Amino acid sequence: MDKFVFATNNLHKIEEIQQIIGTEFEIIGLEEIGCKEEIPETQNTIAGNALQKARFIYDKYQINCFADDTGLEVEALNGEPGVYSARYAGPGRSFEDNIQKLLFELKDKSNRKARFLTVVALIIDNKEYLFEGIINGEIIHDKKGNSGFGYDPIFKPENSDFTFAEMNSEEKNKISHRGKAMQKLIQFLKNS
Ligand code: ITT
Repeated sequence: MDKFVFATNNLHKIEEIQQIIGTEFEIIGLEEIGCKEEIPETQNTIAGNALQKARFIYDKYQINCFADDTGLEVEALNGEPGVYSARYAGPGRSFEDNIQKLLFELKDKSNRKARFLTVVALIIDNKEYLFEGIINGEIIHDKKGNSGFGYDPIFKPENSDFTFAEMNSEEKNKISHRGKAMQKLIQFLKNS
């Protein structure tokens, strides 16, 4: 069975991706290869960061791997927080701090349109491949639901009555940015 390291420090992402990928491929976590460092993400685009995270692991451990970088882009805020989604309220701040900052920035805005963008970077035998997933939706005024992570309680995908945090991970994965990007990656692996 093909094995890939998933280059992430985010345990929520590992849970989601394990469920998407099923049993056809084996996912190895960073601790299994003895990587305890924070992986740098210093690029100013989502694709740049995804590639930087995967490259860091590939160059150091010479093992096939992939990384995901995700941003929430809000139309009325000119695409912010975007590539800064993890540290929108400042370095080391919590998901809750980031949500409160976003709700504050949007409090007088009637345009609540937003989208999640994920780029997954895959490196196999030193070759790089990128897969993108997008979900459009809106930022609601108050948090709803307890599942998921990050901005899930305030993001309602289009054509849905529920936020991502009101869905179980199977429901979220079916339509989400990360789910779509990972489906493309899985198709690629199956065809190659
Ligand atoms: P790694 O870089 O270690 O993978 P991270 O948490 O830093 O983990 P990202 O830079 O890709 O991940 O994500 C930026 C932030 O965007 C993340 O901290 C969350 O707040 C938010 N985010 C990412 N995916 C999300 C999702 O599916 N639902 C809600 N928020 C999400």
